[in-house]
Amino acid sequence: MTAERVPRLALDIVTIFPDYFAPLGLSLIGKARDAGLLTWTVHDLRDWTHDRHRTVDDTPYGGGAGMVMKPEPWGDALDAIADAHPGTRPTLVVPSPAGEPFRQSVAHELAGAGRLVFACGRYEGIDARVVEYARTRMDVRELSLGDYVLNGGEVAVLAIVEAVARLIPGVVGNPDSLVEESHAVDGEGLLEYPVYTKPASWHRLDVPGVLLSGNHGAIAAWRRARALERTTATRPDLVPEAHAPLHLAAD
Ligand code: JAH
Repeated sequence: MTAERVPRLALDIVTIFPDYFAPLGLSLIGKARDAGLLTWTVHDLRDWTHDRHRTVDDTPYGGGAGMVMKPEPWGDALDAIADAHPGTRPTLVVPSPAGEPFRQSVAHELAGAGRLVFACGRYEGIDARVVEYARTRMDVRELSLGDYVLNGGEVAVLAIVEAVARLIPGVVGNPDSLVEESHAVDGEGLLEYPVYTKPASWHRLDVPGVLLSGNHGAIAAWRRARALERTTATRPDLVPEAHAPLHLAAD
């Protein structure tokens, strides 16, 4: 008899565009599903509408441009998903330009949560009462990928799912690559140093000689210097205190 694997991560995704999530079946994430490491279900929000036009939006109270996602289909969808897994408290992820920044530390938290529900908004967003209502039975994380506006949450959900799924043991083949990256963006580290492969000379551009030297100490020092240089130039906010340029004490 074959032992049934219990997936480390179970995802429910609610959207008016289920086709956006077909790519999840590809590549590493699809293989991880085949291996039983994670599982997901994509739900069409319109399955929880009751009018013949399957309406999910309405005009905003207070006026203004655009449309707002009406609360009833969302409430019924979230109820159905929560009721399907009694005795668990899932985490509801809602991508929004107004959310907290999504970063690697958040990806680790979500990977540990076990059950994630993703709510993909469209138009000007979802009626704010939906998140309030959801908090009665789910932990809610409103997350922003960065300071720009998309047409909806779907693309953000794809990014978040990929960042989270690859942290599940076995999803990424070589766990060393996870460790290396954690130095880059997990908060205590620097951006990646530049990387090179063969040929050693290409279009008259040469790979830095130190990388061909076999001197592992010199290579490590070179990489650290390049990482610090790069981070200082493009992401000074990530430069650790100990490496930051010294400021003169005020007298
Ligand atoms: C836009 C619902 N931070 C990226 C991001 C995430 C979500 C949205 N936009 C940008 C969005 C419209 C409706 C979500």
